[in-house]
Amino acid sequence: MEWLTPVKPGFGGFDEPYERANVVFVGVPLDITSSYRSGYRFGPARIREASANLETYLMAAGLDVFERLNISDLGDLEVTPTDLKATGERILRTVQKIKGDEKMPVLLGGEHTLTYFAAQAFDDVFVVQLDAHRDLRDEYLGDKICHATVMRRVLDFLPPERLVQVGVRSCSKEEAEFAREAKILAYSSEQVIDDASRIIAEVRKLVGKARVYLTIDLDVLDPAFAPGVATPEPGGPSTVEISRLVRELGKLNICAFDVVELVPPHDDGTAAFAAAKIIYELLAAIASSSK
Ligand SMILES: [Mn+2]
Repeated sequence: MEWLTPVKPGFGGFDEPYERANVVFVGVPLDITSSYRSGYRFGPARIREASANLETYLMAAGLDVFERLNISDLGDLEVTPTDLKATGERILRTVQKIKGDEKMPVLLGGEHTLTYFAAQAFDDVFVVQLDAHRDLRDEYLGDKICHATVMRRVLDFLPPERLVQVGVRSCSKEEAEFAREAKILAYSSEQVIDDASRIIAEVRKLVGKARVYLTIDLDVLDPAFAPGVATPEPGGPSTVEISRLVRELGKLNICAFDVVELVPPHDDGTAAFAAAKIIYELLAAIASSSK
């Protein structure tokens, strides 16, 4: 995959060879369709930097992520700034290759648009989306494929009953009507804060043993906990509340996940560290359920 540029050290500061890995990180510095804040291209680097400055032993899980998982980092995917299609093709082919080698792909964004390309690598999958926004517009500013339409485009290949939206607190009237008609299962940020155990129980029952692609838009967090995102949306859960949720979601049959929408020029490091911490919590949950 000649479109990948190695980055050393990789996520967590470790460099397992690809051949031995069961979890494989790829940075996707996609920064093309922003309508407000941009600078997503610096996201993967800042998440890696934060990850190297956090403990890899997770107290809640009682395990060291790097002892339990072989984690490799293939570096950053080449983004062609004027060609979303070509870039998207690289994202899909990269995810297909990692999946084909029976490893779990983890994508560090970059803008949320990358999920549309990455999720296409999986059939019979549920997509669980942690996000303040529904991202269900059919088009935005004349664009069919962008950060504001990404989940609508995912529904071009995913049946609507296989999408679950968690933490949503903002959408247009058009999106609300579409979601109602398509009967998309969604939980608000207040439900995440007040009744996370019900969400977990219902999602677990819905997906069973099926494969889950988890997409984490960092703006699901309240801007107090993740100021450096592209479109901050007040009224969200805390890092603790999302960590609790992720520890449980990580016990599902996760086949891949992404963490997107960090915009480092607007971040003081808070969102980057939250991203790295949430990834560690998720990896610890995945490790503890795959023993
Ligand atoms: Mn989003």
